[in-house]
Amino acid sequence: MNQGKSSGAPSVAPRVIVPDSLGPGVLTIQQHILHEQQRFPGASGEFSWLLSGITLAAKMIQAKVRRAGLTDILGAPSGEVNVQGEVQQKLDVYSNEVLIHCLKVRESVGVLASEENEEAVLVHQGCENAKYAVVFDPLDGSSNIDVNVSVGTTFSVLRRPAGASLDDPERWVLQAGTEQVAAGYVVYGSSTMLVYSVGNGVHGFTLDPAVGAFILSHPNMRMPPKGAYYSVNEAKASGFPEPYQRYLQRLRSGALGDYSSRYIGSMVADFHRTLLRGGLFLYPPTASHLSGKLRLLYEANPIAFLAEQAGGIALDGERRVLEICPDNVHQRTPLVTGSIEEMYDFMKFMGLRL
Ligand code: P6P
Repeated sequence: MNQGKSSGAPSVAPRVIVPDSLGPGVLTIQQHILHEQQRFPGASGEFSWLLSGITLAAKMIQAKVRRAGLTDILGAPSGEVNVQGEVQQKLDVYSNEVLIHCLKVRESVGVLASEENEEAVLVHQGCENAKYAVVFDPLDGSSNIDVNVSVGTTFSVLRRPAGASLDDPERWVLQAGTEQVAAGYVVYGSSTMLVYSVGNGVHGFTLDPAVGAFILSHPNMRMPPKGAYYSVNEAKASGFPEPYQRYLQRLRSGALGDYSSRYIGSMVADFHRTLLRGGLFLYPPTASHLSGKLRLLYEANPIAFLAEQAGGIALDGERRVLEICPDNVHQRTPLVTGSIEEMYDFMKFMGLRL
């Protein structure tokens, strides 16, 4: 439209199109969550308010992770050991405190459970309208912090079970992964990305440090039907059950095509590659962890939820991870997840029903 004044022609005010986002095609995670929230009938914005607690915590954690080498926050405080028997890194402690702080001020949250806490934590004592429990690993792969390797935060959101009282916090979190209403992770890598799902596909947001906003960068993420990588700790292979050892031999043999082995030892980063590039991520039972090393509630379940939402498969080696009924907060499980072609081949090789 010509906005200029011609001789005598009245000037015409420019027709301003107000984008409903930061600009053409730019969508922040808050706007995306509000849109997704519409899928929850009767939700009064408390769900999106809950998720905004996670995005705020993620920004605070990433600010510390990005500066870990510059401030005296590297390494472990006085050799503290967490409930897992793992030496707590200072960033573990900080990340856990940030997530608890950001979430406990959300009235809709009744219970929090963390890898770093022995038991599920009841928050909002007596707040009857608390509807959700949030389970998280504040800094997964934290042993990699000191060597500047990607680490991550994982989270899982569960509805309060019918009849669950505020004085039984564990009941709020001891639910099968199929009950998750939302799950995701933050990967602190070359960029900081938050990947989440509320059961309507998987969506990735990259943090723009210039504006401090997570911007939609990977809408509707789909795991490729087949990949070129498999990800497992090869050093532990001799301790895997024999069928797993034979399956890895099958992958190395070229029977499914050429593969490269990629393993960072940080589940979130290893899965993020699998989600984007396809292939397999495996943590089988080992000689030192007969039930697997990864924790069901706050590592395997969020990952399995995303894998399935993105068109992949996630098993504990025998059954859907999401169908496991947990009996304790820190329960461990084996995990085999990835693209449908490799996973179907794995299931057939292991004699599982396709
Ligand atoms: P390993 C990190 O401690 C973690 O829980 C996951 O992030 C990672 O996949 C796994 O353990 C690595 O364990 O035995 O291969 O060093």
